[in-house]
Amino acid sequence: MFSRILVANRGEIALRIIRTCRELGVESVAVYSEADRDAAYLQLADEAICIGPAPAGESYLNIPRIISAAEVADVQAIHPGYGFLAENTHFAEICRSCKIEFIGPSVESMKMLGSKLASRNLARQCQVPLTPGSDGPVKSEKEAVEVARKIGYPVIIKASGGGGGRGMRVAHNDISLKGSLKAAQAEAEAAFKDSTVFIEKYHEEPRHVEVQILGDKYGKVIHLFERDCTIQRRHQKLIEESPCPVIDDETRRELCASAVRLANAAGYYSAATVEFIMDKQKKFYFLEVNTRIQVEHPVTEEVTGQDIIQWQLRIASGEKLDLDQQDARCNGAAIECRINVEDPERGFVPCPGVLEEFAVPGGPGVRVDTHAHQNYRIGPNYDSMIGKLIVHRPTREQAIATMRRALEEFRAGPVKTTIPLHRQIMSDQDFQQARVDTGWLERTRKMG
Ligand code: MV4
Repeated sequence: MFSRILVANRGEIALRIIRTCRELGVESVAVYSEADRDAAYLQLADEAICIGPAPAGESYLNIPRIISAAEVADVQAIHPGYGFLAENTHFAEICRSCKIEFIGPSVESMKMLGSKLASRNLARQCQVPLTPGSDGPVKSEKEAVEVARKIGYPVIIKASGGGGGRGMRVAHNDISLKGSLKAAQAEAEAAFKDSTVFIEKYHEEPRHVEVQILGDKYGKVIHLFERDCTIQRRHQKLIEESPCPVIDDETRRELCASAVRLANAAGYYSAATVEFIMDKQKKFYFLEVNTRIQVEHPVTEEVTGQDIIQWQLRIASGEKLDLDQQDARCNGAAIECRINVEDPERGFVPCPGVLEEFAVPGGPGVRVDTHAHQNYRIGPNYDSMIGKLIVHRPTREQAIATMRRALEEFRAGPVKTTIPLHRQIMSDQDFQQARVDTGWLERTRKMG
């Protein structure tokens, strides 16, 4: 095991990683920008190094400054968290060249799975269900129309270098397809420096289900079951839960086994999430792989009792994954609500400010992962999530009841947050009956 690692991130995920380091007896080196100078969680790290001004490009995204901090602090490894450099293959390569262990997958796995088309091809080879579509890039309108007529409208155009919904366009006929193709290619070029796009049959009103994967450096891959992340707004997840409330055990087994086959084929190690779309007939189709720890990992930690960050450190240090698949269990039900400082009544506009009031809930089955505290100043520089409220109870009904009680207790102000919206959703019959899809939230609530 490492003696000291650098945490190349901020906020709740930095604190999450520091906590696991303290339990493992691993010294942690935090990095912070000038905007985070007063963040209380920095005191829990063994060392804290200022890496620059507030803008992420001059701090948390600045590879030379992070590597310099790692060299000065003489760490053996770096944990990138999520966001920032977590899926930056260039950063992972530089860590490797500096002989600093990147706590994540190999550069090769990150590259392969970071390309939508390459990962789709790998999925096809592993008999992972794929949405019917173009088996490669679509370059011309003629090609696009041919594919669309073969698979049937509506279709969706996706950027191969994209993710999280960026660069996606839905087309319902030849005219709209021709009009969207050029725009999608231009947007992909601008956003990802790669204009490659492909086409899939569009699943209307799907659910979003993903499988947590763990792999070690000796070829062993297991899953830690699935998470349902269907409650989203513009590709931003708001609520996640495990297990998925609408699939049976046979579907769960097939879903998780396909994710393991894909990770095995990629020679994957560390933590990853294999994302799927699920249609109304409960058929699932591969979407993409996220080669990082995800915001919603606590939901899986609660139902399985596994510390996923600890597994990442142990695997990165060369330990074998001594957890067998038949010993992994999904017990009870867990739900996570993301606490963002945004105003849902005003289009989720970010609302930075001082948390003059901040009192988190507790009691049986309640977990709060947050770096925030009373009088904490939330600046405009980084994303608006200040924490996550997670509950874990024996049944989904009990988890919803506990979440409602915990949300009632949660005090955060005077800034606007997503807490009132979560209170509404937890009381909503559609949510309670799991009669939702990825567009439900925006269809049923005025989003300002
Ligand atoms: C789709 C889809 C419907 N049909 N692909 C959104 C981002 C990326 N994860 C892929 N996404 C989608 N791909 C086909 N063939 C609908 C979405 C989608 C979505 C997926 C998951 C979670 C939220 C979503 C919100 C809008 C669209």
